[in-house]
Amino acid sequence: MSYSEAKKKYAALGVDTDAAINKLKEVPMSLHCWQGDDVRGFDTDPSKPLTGGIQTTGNYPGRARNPEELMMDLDKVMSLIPGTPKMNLHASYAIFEKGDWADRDKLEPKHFKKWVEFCKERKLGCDFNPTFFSHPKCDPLTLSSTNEETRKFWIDHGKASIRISSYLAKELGQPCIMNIWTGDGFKDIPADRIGPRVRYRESIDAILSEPYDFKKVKPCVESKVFGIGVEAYTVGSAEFTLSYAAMNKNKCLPLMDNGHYHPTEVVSDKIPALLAFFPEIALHVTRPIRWDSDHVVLFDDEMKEIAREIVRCGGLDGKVHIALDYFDASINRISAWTTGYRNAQKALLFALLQPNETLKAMQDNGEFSKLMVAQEELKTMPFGDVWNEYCGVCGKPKDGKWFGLVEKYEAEVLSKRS
Ligand code: RNT
Ligand code: ZN
Repeated sequence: MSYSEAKKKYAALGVDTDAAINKLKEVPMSLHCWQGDDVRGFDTDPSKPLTGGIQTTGNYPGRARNPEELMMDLDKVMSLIPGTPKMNLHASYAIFEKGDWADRDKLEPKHFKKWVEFCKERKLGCDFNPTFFSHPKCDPLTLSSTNEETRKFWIDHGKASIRISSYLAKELGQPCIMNIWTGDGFKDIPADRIGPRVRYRESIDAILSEPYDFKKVKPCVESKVFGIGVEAYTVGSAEFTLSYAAMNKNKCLPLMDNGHYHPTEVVSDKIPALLAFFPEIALHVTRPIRWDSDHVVLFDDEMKEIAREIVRCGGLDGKVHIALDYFDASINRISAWTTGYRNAQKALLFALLQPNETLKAMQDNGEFSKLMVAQEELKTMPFGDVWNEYCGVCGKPKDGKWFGLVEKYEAEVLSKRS
């Protein structure tokens, strides 16, 4: 009843709510595995701290301690989120059989076979990330190190990651977005800013010399402004990665993480700027608070604006690859994962329900008073009814109906983990 009324109200503005629902439910959006275990992975000592300038804070009980627990938690999350999730793995989540441990430069597709089975059973695609942090070979630099042995180790890790990404794409029949991010940088004022950048550029060139089909494996370069312990200088700055991607358009894509810019910069505005030059881009959707704090994504103004730009630029037709990237260890992790995924979906649905052509015509005709009024009035449209309909169409719980299931899972499963 409330949906049919909402549908009529949107139709009066020229917006087809059914079309919006049908569109969104087919668009893959990546679900990051690392919210479930505070970015620890399975290939190194889990008691060692995270490195690379990122940090999880909090010690809420129930962290996944092994692949079985992580997969079980992912299943719980996927039962609560609408849309088409795609897995997003880090190399550090390799699953080793007994005696089969391999260092990151020696990783092989077989170390991700269990994940392929997991994805196949659930009809999921899978994205991939080489892991250039939390490892003894970070000196602390990786791809920009002056030490040739260190640099070779990490280049070999990058190449191994390309081979694994090709395997994931082939097995799962969906492209694999492979993101290169390192925390390389310095705490204090460097004496040489170009040396590390030239080495970084050469290292990425070496990684991308590994053969791959660019239609199936899409390497990305992610920039950053600063991290904890690397406050003064980041090798892979915005200008560095954007220039790299622009110079290597037939080999890789630029990736923007909305936590990786100065606080008054917004990624929403950068999306159309990049799409004026790149046919495809990738995003990490997160919520920064004062810095790259990786808080749970909310249905807030910037999330809505990012979603609006994705939709208005035709990004849902494969031009913009959307992945979540946050990690909060201070609250129930299933709830954190679910809240963020649902909110990113909410923002995309909200964006699909804007009369974009009409608004654009107002701008083009110089009718800015009318445009302001129209944009403001859209904020109080009965969006919640369409959102609940979307959840129902996807066979997933509506708002108000899922948190109790998380509490039950916490009581029955998470609270039993030490
Ligand atoms: C770190 C980057 C990076 C990581 C993940 C784990 O600042 O955002 O993308 O968060 O790869
Ligand atoms: Zn990121």
